Amino acid sequence: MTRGTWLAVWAAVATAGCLSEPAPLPPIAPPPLAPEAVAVAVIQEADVDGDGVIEKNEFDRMPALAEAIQDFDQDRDGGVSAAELQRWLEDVKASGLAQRAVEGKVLQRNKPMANVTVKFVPEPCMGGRIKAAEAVTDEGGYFSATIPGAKYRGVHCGFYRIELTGTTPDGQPLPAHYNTQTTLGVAIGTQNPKGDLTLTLE
Ligand SMILES: [Ca+2]
Ligand SMILES: [Ca+2]
Repeated sequence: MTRGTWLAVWAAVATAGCLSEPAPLPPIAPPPLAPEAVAVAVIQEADVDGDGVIEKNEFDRMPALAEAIQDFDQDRDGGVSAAELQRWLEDVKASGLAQRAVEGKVLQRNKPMANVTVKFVPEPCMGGRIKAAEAVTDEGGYFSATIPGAKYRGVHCGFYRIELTGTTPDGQPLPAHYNTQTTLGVAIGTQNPKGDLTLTLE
């Protein structure tokens, strides 16, 4: 092989090396969160006694807040105010995070539940600014949520109800308090949920 041929081979390998490098992924835009409007809407939806704060006995109106209370309740008075909600949402918006991976498992009496559809339904307070996401559990009860039609896995940040549909090991459909009248919810933010989401059914 002549020196010229070697150079040609080297150039071809170098070019192939460049071509085989993965192209950078195109950025995806975060949803247009409106922190102040959402905070006001949460208070309107869930503050039953009208004192301007969501207390523990009002979390059933907004179950997304219950699991993450320590992250919202910055003054540690046991309740969540509009200002605290707005601050949390401003932090999420400032992060520029478009979607966040949300993975976990569904268990019933510590046994994995397969073929359960897990739906993340945005709370009305989000004002239609974020999209629903969903997943189906595998044999091990694991799921990884996606927005139907989205290019990448993951869920928009915001407040959701979680609806579970499927059948129990003895062939019964999951009861209404897991779907049409669900009491499950989650706040998805830059730090929430922490780790995997484990949904434990009775
Ligand atoms: Ca209240
Ligand atoms: Ca508080």
